[in-house]
Formats: sequence, structure tokens, C-alpha cells
Amino acid sequence: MKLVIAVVDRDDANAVNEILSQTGFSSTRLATTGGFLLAGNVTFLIGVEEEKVQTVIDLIRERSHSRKKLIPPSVEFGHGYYPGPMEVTVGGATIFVVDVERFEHV
Ligand code: 2BA
Repeated sequence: MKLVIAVVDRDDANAVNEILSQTGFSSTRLATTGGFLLAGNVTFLIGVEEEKVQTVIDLIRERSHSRKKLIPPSVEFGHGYYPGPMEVTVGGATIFVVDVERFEHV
């Protein structure tokens, strides 16, 4: 079994949630904050059989869009604070796949 950890822009989170539910994948949705932009995003935990990992990634990709965001002036940059405005391209999604040593559902 694998654990797919997917950091998704909050604007895409409902669409990702919907497609995972509709296709029968269980997920846990965590409210998270990006360490750089300090903006809310959503992290999905999806436990899945190894042969279905690519399907999950494809579904997330289908519902996640890259978009431009402005760096807020409060973000630390090098030795000081960046005065902004500066654009960065965020996402689609940032996805990690890790081995699950043991899975229990009791
Ligand atoms: P944030 O950390 O808020 O980063 C938002 C976007 O800012 C990033 O988009 C990237 O375009 C830019 N960025 C991040 N760190 C930067 C830096 N040191 N210098 C210049 N630009 C920087 P994404 O790469 O698409 O990442 C979206 C979100 O995914 C991140 O939000 C973070 O929550 C998560 N993430 C990305 N890479 C990660 C990693 N290696 N480990 C854990 N979480 C990660």
C-alpha cells in the first residue's frame, strides 16, 4: 500500500475532493499553510493500493491548475523582507508518494 500526499491550492480543493469521492478513493483533507506564501492550501492523504497510485495522480492533475500568485511583502527573502510585488507560479499540485509499512482500519 502507498500513501499519496497531495498539496493542492485551496481554489482546487473542492474539485479534487469531488473527483476522489466520485471515483471511490477515500481521502483525508487537512487544512494546511504553504511555508513560503503563508497562504492556505489543502493537503490530501490518500491511502491506496500501489497499482492505483497513477490513477489517483491523474485525477488530481486533472482537477488542479497552476496559477500566478503575488508574494506578500511579509515573506522573508534572503536577509530581509521582499518589498514585493513579485509573482510566483503555484501548482497544479505537489504530490509525494510514500510506502505504508502497515495499514489497520479497526
Ligand atoms: P508555498 O510554500 O506557499 O509556495 C508557493 C509557491 O511559491 C510555490 O509553488 C513556488 O512557486 C514558490 N516558492 C516556494 N518556495 C520558494 C522559494 N524558496 N523561493 C522562490 N519561490 C518559492 P509550488 O512549488 O507549486 O508549491 C505549492 C505549495 O506546495 C507550497 O506552498 C507548499 O505548501 C507545498 N510544497 C511545495 N514543495 C514542497 C516540498 N518540497 N515539501 C513540502 N511542501 C511543498
